[in-house]
Amino acid sequence: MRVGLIGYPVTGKSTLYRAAARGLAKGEVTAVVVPDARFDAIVAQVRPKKATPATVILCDDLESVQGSGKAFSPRLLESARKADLLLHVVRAFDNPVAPYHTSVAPLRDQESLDVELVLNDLQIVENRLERLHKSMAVRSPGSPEYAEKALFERIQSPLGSGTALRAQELSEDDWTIVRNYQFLSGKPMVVAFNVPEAEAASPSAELVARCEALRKIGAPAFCACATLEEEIAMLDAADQPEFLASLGLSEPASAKVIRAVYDALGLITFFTAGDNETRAWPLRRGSRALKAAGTVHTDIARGFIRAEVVHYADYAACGSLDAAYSAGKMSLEGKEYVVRDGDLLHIRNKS
Ligand SMILES: Nc1nc2c(ncn2[C@@H]2O[C@H](COP(=O)(O)OP(=O)(O)OP(=O)(O)O)[C@@H](O)[C@H]2O)c(=O)[nH]1
Ligand SMILES: [Mg+2]
Repeated sequence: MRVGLIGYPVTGKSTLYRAAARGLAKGEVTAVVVPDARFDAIVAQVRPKKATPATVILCDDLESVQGSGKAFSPRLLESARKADLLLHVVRAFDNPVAPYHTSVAPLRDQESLDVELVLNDLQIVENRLERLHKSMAVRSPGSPEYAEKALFERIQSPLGSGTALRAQELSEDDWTIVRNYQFLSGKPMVVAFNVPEAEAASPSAELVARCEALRKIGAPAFCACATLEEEIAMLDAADQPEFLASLGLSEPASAKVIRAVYDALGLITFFTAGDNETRAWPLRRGSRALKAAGTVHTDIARGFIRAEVVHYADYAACGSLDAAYSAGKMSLEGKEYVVRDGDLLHIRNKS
C-alpha cells in the first residue's frame, strides 16, 4: 500500500513524514511497520528465522516549491498519482513564512486543496474528451472509446461543480476506466490537521467536528502536532509511552496514520506463520482466500488447492498452531473463503 503525502507548501508534510517513519526515513520513500500485538505474539511463540511485519509505504516529495508561488510541484502530483491513498497534511499552526494561504484557516485549506485535485482531474477529462471527439472509434457503440466518452461526459459536470470522483456514484466498470487515468480526486484520502504544540492534546472544537464529518464520508481524519511528533519519534521506544502520557496523548502519529490508512482502505491483516518466515499481510476486507494466496505469491495462487485456516483467537487460546490443529480448530477452506482479520493461513498448493 503506497501512501502519498500531499498538501500546500510548508504545511509540515516532511515533518509528519519523518515522525511517522519514527526517524527511520531515508529519502522520499519509507516503509512504516504496522503495529500489531497479535503478530508480536505469533513471532514470540514461533521464533521464525525471519519475522516480516506488515508495512505501509509512505512517499514524500522532498523538492520544495517554497518561493515558486505554486501550490504543488509537478513531482508531487506525479508521486500522488502513483499512490493508493493520499495523506493530506493541512496547516493549522501559524507560520509567518507560509507562502500559500498565509492566514491560518485549516477548514478552508482542506476544502480548497480538495477542489484543486478536482480541477486537476477535470482538466484531464476535458483534454481526453476533446481528443475522443476527434476519433472515429468513439462512434461505434461497444468500443472502449464509446464507453469512455459516455463515462467522462457523466463525470465532467459534477467535477465542474467541485464533486470529487470518490464522492460520485461509479460502477466497478467505471472504476476500471477511471483507474487508467490515476485521477487524484478518485483516490481514498486521509486528512491530518497539523496543529500547534499547545493544541496537540486538545484540538479546537471546529477541527474535531471537521474530523468527524470527514470520517463520515470515508476520509478518516485526525489532529497531530508534527514537530512534537517528530521529537517523540526520536526518543527511545521505551521512553515514548511516558512522554506521550505526559503530553496527554494516547498514541504517536505513526499509529494514527496507520490506523487511518487501514480504515480508509478497508484493510485487515492475515498471518502466515512459518519457521523460516512468519509474516503479517495487509489485505482488503472482503477478499477471498485466492486473493490472499496471490498476495503471498502468484505461484501459490496459481497452484491453490486448499487454505488451512486457524483464527487468531483460537491460536492464542491453544498457544500454538500444532495445539490448535490438535484441538480441531483448523478449517479447510476453498478459494472462495472470505478471509477474516487475524486469520492464520497456510495455503496448500501444487507449486
Ligand atoms: N509550529 C509548528 N511548526 C511546524 C509544525 N510542523 C511543521 N512546522 C514547521 O513548518 C516548516 C515546514 O515544515 P515541513 O515539514 O518542511 O513542511 P512541508 O509541507 O514538507 O514543506 P514543503 O515540502 O516545503 O512544501 C518547518 O519550519 C517546520 O518546523 C507544527 O506542527 N507546528
Ligand atoms: Mg517537504
